[in-house]
Amino acid sequence: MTNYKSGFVTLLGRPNVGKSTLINKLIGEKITITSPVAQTTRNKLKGILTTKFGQIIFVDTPGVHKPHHLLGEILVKNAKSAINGVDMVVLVLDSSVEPGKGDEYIKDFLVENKTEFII
Ligand SMILES: Nc1nc2c(ncn2[C@@H]2O[C@H](COP(=O)(O)OP(=O)(O)OP(=O)(O)O)[C@@H](O)[C@H]2O)c(=O)[nH]1
Ligand SMILES: [Mg+2]
Repeated sequence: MTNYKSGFVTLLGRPNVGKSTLINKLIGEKITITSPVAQTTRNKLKGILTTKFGQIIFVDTPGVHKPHHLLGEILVKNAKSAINGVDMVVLVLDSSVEPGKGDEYIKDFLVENKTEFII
């Protein structure tokens, strides 16, 4: 089909800001686990949204935080690596609070890695 587009979109953000919830909402099915507890997502999970115009493959990621142990380090490393090879990165913020240092850190990380992103 002409003009049929497809691409990868990574959602990145601090823990517990609603990345997985947003992906589930966009896709219309609960494909990725959500919970009130931070650091729920532990892998780079993909969910595919198919429409007649195209296909978006959403990449869910663990929340980026300051790690205090090995598991945290691995989660953050996994999340950061998900900016590679995708068409777009979305920085997800919790709109109920002012953006903080953690959000700023992720923004700087994206700028440093010359990654175009939208908020
Ligand atoms: N009030 C409100 N709560 C939300 C919203 N989006 C998500 N939540 C709640 O916030 C909590 C965290 O949501 P998740 O989607 O698991 O957050 P996450 O960013 O994927 O978290 P990690 O995987 O741990 O990084 C859950 O209890 C959700 O129900 C929202 O738009 N409004
Ligand atoms: Mg999650």
